[in-house]
Amino acid sequence: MIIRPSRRGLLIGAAAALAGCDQLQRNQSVTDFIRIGESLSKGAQRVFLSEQPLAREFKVSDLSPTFRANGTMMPAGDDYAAHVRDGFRNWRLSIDGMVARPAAYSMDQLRAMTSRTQITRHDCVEGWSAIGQWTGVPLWSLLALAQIQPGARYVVFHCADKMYGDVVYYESIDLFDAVHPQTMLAYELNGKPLPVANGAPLRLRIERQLGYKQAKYVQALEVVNSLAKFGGGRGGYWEDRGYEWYGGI
Ligand SMILES: Nc1nc2c(c(=O)[nH]1)N[C@H]1C(S)=C(S)[C@@H](COP(=O)(O)O)O[C@H]1N2
Ligand SMILES: [Mo]
Repeated sequence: MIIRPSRRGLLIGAAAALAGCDQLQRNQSVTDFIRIGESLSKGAQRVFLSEQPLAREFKVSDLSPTFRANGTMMPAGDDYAAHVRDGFRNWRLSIDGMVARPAAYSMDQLRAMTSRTQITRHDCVEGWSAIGQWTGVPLWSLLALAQIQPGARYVVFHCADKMYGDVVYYESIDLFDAVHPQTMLAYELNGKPLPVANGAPLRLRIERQLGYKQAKYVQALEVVNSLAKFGGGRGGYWEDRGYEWYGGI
């Protein structure tokens, strides 16, 4: 079943989750979040508070017969191959940086968390699209558990694959997109475990942006206030090579 709660419901849900549900007034992450909002321009606040438009969602009958893979099809090296062999039992997703509670989760732990399923269209700048059904952990729920600290602005995604020149693929998004209801770390594609070619065991879905933002093979999240220290300082592997940081569709 595809869950499509109202936008308001989702925002309230996100706020409740950020508050750890029962401590709305005392919880630091909510006040931090509000403080982040206050530090932004009026225009940016309006975007955050009033409209977080959902990317279009499709029906099962709209699914592409196959979901094409692009970029890295399988990270090189013995480490990743060993993870594939043992079904990603030892894979960990770490969360650290500007958070009160750094953590490392196994796939079993992630699968036991709140999940969301959505059917969306992926658009690659190379000129192809595919409609797929994604199931995963909403990023807002992981950030709520981690408790974002004051001043945090971005989430950086560190991947397991190396590109030309041994450069590790990475991506980043701002906190607005990070808490968007459709932003998730997906572990299923079309109702099956995420295939290796599509980023197993965990890949970002950020549905209002282009294909290169959808980081595959995600193994670490880092909450930061600046992107300057990563790669070429432009927020992503492809951004460092000239693509826009905000890859809006
Ligand atoms: N780690 C990693 N993530 C990546 C890439 C990559 O090469 N490595 N390619 C990007 C590009 S350009 C696209 S279009 C999508 C492709 O996702 P898919 O293989 O599931 O189609 O992943 C994006 N995320
Ligand atoms: Mo792409």
